[in-house]
Amino acid sequence: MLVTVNETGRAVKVVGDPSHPVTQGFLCGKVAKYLDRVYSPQRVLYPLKRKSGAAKQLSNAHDSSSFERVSWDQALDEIAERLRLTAERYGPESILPYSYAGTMGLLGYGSMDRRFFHRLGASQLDRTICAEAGGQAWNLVYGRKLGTRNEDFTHAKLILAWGANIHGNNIHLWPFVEQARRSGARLVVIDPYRTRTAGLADWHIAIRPGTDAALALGMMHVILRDGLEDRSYIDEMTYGFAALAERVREYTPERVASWTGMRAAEIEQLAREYASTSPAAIRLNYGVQRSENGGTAVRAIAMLPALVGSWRERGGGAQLSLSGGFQWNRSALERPDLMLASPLGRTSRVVNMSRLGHALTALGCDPDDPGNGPPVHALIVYNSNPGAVAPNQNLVRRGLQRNDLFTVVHEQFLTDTTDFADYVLPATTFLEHEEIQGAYGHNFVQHSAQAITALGEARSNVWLFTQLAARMGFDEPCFRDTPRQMMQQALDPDESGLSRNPGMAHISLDSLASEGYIALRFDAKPDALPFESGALETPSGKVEFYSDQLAAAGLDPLPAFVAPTESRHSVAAEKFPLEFLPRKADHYMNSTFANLDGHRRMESATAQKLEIHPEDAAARGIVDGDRVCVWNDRGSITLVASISSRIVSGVVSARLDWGKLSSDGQNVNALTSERLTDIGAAATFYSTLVEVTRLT
Ligand SMILES: Nc1nc2c(c(=O)[nH]1)N[C@H]1C(S)=C(S)[C@@H](COP(=O)(O)OP(=O)(O)OC[C@H]3O[C@@H](n4cnc5c(=O)[nH]c(N)nc54)[C@H](O)[C@@H]3O)O[C@H]1N2
Ligand SMILES: Nc1nc2c(c(=O)[nH]1)N[C@H]1C(S)=C(S)[C@@H](COP(=O)(O)OP(=O)(O)OC[C@H]3O[C@@H](n4cnc5c(=O)[nH]c(N)nc54)[C@H](O)[C@@H]3O)O[C@H]1N2
Ligand SMILES: [Mo]
Repeated sequence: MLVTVNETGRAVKVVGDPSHPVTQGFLCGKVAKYLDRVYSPQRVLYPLKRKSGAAKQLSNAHDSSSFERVSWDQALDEIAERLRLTAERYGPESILPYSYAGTMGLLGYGSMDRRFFHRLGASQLDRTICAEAGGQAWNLVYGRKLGTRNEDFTHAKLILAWGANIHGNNIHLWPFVEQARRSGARLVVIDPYRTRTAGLADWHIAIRPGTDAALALGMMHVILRDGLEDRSYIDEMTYGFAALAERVREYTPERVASWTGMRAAEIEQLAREYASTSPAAIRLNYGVQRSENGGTAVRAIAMLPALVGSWRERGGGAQLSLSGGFQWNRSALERPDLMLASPLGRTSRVVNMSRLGHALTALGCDPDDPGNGPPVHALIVYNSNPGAVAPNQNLVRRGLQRNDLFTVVHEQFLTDTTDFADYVLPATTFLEHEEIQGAYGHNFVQHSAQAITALGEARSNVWLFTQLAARMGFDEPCFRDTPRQMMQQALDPDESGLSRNPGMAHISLDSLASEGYIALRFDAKPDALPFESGALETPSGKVEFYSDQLAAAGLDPLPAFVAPTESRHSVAAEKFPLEFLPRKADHYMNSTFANLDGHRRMESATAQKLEIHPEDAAARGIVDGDRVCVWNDRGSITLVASISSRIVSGVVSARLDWGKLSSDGQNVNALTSERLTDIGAAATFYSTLVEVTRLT
C-alpha cells in the first residue's frame, strides 16, 4: 500500500502499490476506505477505565458513558498491580491472554506480548479460531504449508476454487485466475453458497456443507477406477498409496452423491475433468475446515494433486496457504524459554481460544479435575473481538460478565468486547507504527513504514507490553528491545546483515526497509515447484496418503467421510433441520470495519439478513422481508428474511456483524458451538444446525 501524507502530517490517500506483483496497484474495497477507519470519530484515543458501579453489559454502538478517561500511567500502574495480585492469589495461570489477527504484523501479532505472558507464567492460548484444522491437515500430507504460487495460477487450464471465496475474501488472486481464463482455463467453484466467485464461475457445484471429504474420496475412486492417476509421481513421491486405493473403493459416485447432493454423473465428470486437464490447480481455502470433520476433508482434497502428479506442472498443484515459506526466528521473538523463569518454573497450561466460553465459565471449576488448573481471573484481549467472533456467544458473554473477572482490552474501537472491559486501552492502526509483515497468500516479505504520528494517545501492542513488563519488574534485557531490534531478531542476520532464515538469505532489514518488499527465494533454482521432487518434511519424507502419526494417536490413518454431529445427516437434524452458514461479510474483515458507515453501506444487501431458499421459506410461511427468529439450543438471533437462490434448500446463511449493531444485540455466533474439529482442535462455525421461525 502507498500512503500519501500531506504537509500537516495527515494521511490523505491510500492506493495499492502498482509495482507490487500481487497488489498490482489495487486494494480491496474495504481497505481502500482504510482512512475512514484511521480518522473515524469513533476511534478510542485515550485510556478508559470503567466507572465504579457501571455494569458490564452491551451498550449502544459508540457509547462510552460507562468509562472515564484516565492517564496511561494510571491505567498501566493499576493493571500491573491487579495482575500481580491475581498471580499471587490464584497462580499466574489464572491470567489468560486472548489475541488473534487484528494485526498480522510480525511484532504486533506476537512478540513482546508473548515474552510478557511467558515470563509471567500466564496460561498459553492455543490460537485455533481460523486455520488450525486445515493447516495441520495439510502438514500431515506435505509437512509444510507451501503450494502453488499466485503467479503460477495463470498457467492453469482448470482451477478448482474449493471452499474458497476468491472474489470476496482473496481478491488479489483473482487477476491471476482471470488471466488463466483468458487463456482458456475453466473455473469450477465448490461451495454450498453462490458467492461472487461462484457467480462468475463456469461451473458452480453447490455441495452440501461438511461433505467435502466424500467428494474428494469419490473423485479418487473414479480416478483410480479409470486409471487416470500418475504412477511415476505416486511411486517416487508418495507413501501409503495401496492403502488409500483400497479405502477409496467404497466411495462410489452413487454413495458420494447421496451425501453431497450432487448427481453421480457430476462426480464422474469432475473427477475426469480434473485428472485429464493439465495443468489443473486447486485453490483450497479455509471454508472447508470450519466444519467438524474439516481436517479430514482438507487432507483428502490435498491428496488429489499428488494422485495425478500435478505438482510437476507449472500451474498445477494446490494452494491452501503459503505461510510455511516465512520461517522467522519465532523463538527469538516470542521467547517461550521465559516460562521457565516464571514463578511456575515450567511450561504453563494451554487454553483453546475456540472454547473461550468454556474457559471463562467452567475451567478450574471442577474439583474432581485438578488437572485443569485455576479458573481464569484476568483476561487480556488485544488483536481480537471475541465478543463478536468467538463461537457460543452467550456462554462467552456469561463469562465476560463475571464480577470476579478482570478484563483489559487493547482496541481501536468500542466493540462487542470492550463493553465488558474494566480498562480499554487505545491501539494504533498499521499506519501509526513500523512493522514487518509476512503474507497470507503470497511470497513477499514486506516492510511497513510508520506513515503518520499515532493519533491521540494510541500506542502499539509492543509498546503496551513493554510498559507492563517494566511495571511488573521483569528485568531480562529482552524486555528493553526496541521494535527495530525485534525485527532483527526475527530476521536473524549474520555479520553481513543478511538473514539466516531459510528463503531469506538475500534479505537484510536495511534492504527490506528501502525496497519495501522482497520475494522469498528457496532454491538455487528460483522457479522450483513445491513438492515436485526431493524429500518432504513429513515423517516418511514423502507425500503421505497414509499417516502413521494419526494411527499412533488412535485416529484413522486414511481419510474417510464422517458426517458432522450437526448436519442434515445426523439425528440432531430432527430438532433443528436447517444447516446454517454464519459467513464472513464481503466488506468487513471478520468483525473489523463493521462499525463504519461506508463499509456498512457496501454490505447493506446482506447485512442483518437471513438468506433462505424459497422451499424452506414457504414451508415456514415466510416471505421476503419478514422478521425471523433463527434459533437452536445455544441461542437465537433476529434477522430479516431474504428469499434467495444463493443457497440450496436445507441451508440458510447470514453474515458476521457486530452484535451491538443488531436489533437484539446478538450476531451469528449466538448460534455456533464450541465443538472442535477432528484435526487441530479448531472452531466449527460451519457445522451448525438451526430452526427458523417467522416473527409476527
Ligand atoms: N472480505 C473479506 N475477506 C476476508 C475476510 C473477511 O472477513 N472478509 N477474512 C479473512 C480471513 S481471517 C480468512 S481466514 C480468509 C478466509 O477465506 P476463505 O477460506 O475463503 O473463508 P470462508 O469465507 O470462511 O469460506 C470460504 C467459502 O467456503 C464455503 N463453505 C462453507 N462450508 C463449506 C463446506 O462445507 N464445503 C465447501 N466446499 N465450502 C464451504 C463458504 O460458503 C465460503 O464461501 O479470508 C480473509 N479475507
Ligand atoms: N461466525 C463466524 N465467526 C468467525 C468467522 C466466520 O467466518 N464466521 N471467522 C473466524 C476467523 S477465520 C477468524 S481469523 C476470526 C477473527 O477474529 P479476530 O482476530 O478477533 O478478528 P476481527 O474481528 O478482525 O477483530 C480484530 C480486532 O483487533 C483490532 N485491532 C486491529 N489492529 C490492532 C492492533 O494493532 N492492536 C490491537 N490491540 N488491536 C487491533 C481491531 O480493531 C478489531 O476489533 O474470527 C472467526 N470467527
Ligand atoms: Mo481467519
